[in-house]
Amino acid sequence: MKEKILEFLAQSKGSYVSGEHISEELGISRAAVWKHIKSLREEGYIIESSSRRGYMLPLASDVIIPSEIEAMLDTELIGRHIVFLESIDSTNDYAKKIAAESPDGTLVIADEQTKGKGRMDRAWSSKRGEGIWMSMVLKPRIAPHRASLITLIAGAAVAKALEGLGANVQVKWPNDILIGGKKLCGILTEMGAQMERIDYIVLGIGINVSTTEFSEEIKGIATSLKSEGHYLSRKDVIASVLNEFERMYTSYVKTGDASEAISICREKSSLIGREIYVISWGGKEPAKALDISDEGDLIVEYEDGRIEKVISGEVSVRNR
Ligand code: BTX
Repeated sequence: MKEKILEFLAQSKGSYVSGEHISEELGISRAAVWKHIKSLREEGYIIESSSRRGYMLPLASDVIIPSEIEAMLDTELIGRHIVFLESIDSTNDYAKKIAAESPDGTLVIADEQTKGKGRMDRAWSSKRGEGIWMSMVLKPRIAPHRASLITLIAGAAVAKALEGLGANVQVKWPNDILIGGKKLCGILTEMGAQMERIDYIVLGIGINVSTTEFSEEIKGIATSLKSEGHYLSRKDVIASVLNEFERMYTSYVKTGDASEAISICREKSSLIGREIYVISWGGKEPAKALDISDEGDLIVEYEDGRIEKVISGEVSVRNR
């Protein structure tokens, strides 16, 4: 019921809706309406009220309402089933738990993550209402070794979507999106698979939207759309990312063609032409990033002249 009230207010964003009207439309008492509004406020939603006119969600409020996102999608698969959670430990962990019984393309979005995850057990800061914390459940019929390209396709989709909304970003192979060298978005792909068959892929995307104060540990390396002067609503960014993603993802799954995504990652690469470190279990080795191959690998030249493909892993830029 709380969600219905929020949806109702979101439809009339910027104007008052009377408590009486809400109670009639939803078939609950005015006292119940007030109770739900109180609980929404406790969750952090800003809802203005006036004793004569009723309740109002301010025009600038950036709430996530699944039905509003669905209406903006031109996808067949992605986001056709949306699970919205106010708060969860990690949308990736939640998506993994529900993956077996969820339809292909299910989207899990949370307003807040209390234990957002990065790669290799690192933490991903995911404050309430300040970003997009979402995971897709995917069930592609492709061999498990082809799955790593899906991270790149997601990065390309985020970059293309943001460009369409006026924000120019760089893609840091294989899983970060940057503005001005600072991290705006991170992607975490996890997979459940047999030797020959993928059971599910959980593709997690975190995008900082309106954060202006980052914690001490990350304030030098992180940024948000708002900090970079882009005042975008979360629903516009989510819908645009999903629309871009589905086109490139479907083409890859059906035909093996990821050329559009690879070209975007090349054109917007923050690494190509730069001196980097390739980080592996054995330590870190200096190299120069030369290109991204048609298979999505990073091609590097080590200092002894060896030219190799880095298939997955981590790299950092030198001399920043
Ligand atoms: P990563 O391991 O490349 O990046 C994690 C590192 O990034 C951290 O160690 C920290 O230095 C920095 N960092 C932490 N939080 C932020 C932030 N909000 N903005 C910028 N930098 C930050 C990247 O991993 C993959 C992140 C995926 C996050 C999504 S959110 C939805 C889904 N659910 C989930 O638990 N994770 C994914």
